[in-house]
Amino acid sequence: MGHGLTREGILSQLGTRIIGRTLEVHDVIDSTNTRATALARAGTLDGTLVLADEQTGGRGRLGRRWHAPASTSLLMSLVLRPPLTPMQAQRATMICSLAAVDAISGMAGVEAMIKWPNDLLIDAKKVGGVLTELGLKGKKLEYVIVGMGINVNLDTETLPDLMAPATSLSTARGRAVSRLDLLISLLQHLDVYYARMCSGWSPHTAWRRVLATLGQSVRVGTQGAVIEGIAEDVNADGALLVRRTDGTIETILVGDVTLRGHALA
Ligand code: BT5
Repeated sequence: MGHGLTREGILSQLGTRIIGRTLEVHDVIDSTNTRATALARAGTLDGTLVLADEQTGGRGRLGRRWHAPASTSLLMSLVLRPPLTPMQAQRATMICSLAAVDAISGMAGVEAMIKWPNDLLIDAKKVGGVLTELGLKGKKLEYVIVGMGINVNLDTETLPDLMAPATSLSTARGRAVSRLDLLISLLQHLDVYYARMCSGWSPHTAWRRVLATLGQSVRVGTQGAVIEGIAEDVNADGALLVRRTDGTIETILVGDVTLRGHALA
């Protein structure tokens, strides 16, 4: 491929134990999450990575679209088979977000945070998103697909119909960023987090530390209702705890958060 991300180039630098050892790189694909799910169902190894330069049907949550012109972004999905229960599966999302934050924050002058549950932010603008899909066998977790899209060298002004302000790494940094370097760093961080998580470590505390959401006045759209209050905390499974004005606490497993802008003193 002519866009700098090749299987050989990646594998020659990777040095990970599990993450990305099995690797597919596509020029164009519908969605890396769809491909990773097919591979997972066919029994592919733990840590399998599907990468694409361009997606024709990139997906967000709840049927939304992920926009990324060719060669501008990191578009990837991982097949993970962690020893977790379905309730704990959010931990897989947490470590992928953490690895992305580490890789981005490792670049001079850029600091990334996480907006609950799955946005990557720089300067309160969305620079990436994570889409997790679970494969269950009976009551057991068979696999987790974690898809990530990160705006690398992209003018986000060109993207259509965004729900929230967006940015890219090149915008934040003021110059182009190597997708290969970012990818390698992300996968190496993830490999370490993944090994720890598989031996029982919970990423909850580390993830909580980089959450931009806590202490903020929030409005959370869930499938049933809109909940307003203060984002007090996240529990070990990743659910958001919101304190309403009447003092009651709502535990929210999935939803879309709007930060209302003023942190508590
Ligand atoms: C997400 O969904 O943020 C998860 C996005 C995951 C995309 C990756 S790419 C590789 C893998 N394969 C896939 O098919 N998907 C994953 P959600 O929270 O629902 O946010 C979606 C919303 O973000 C859209 O409705 C837009 O408003 C906005 N959006 C779309 N593209 C964007 C971009 N490039 N940058 C910032 N915001 C964007």
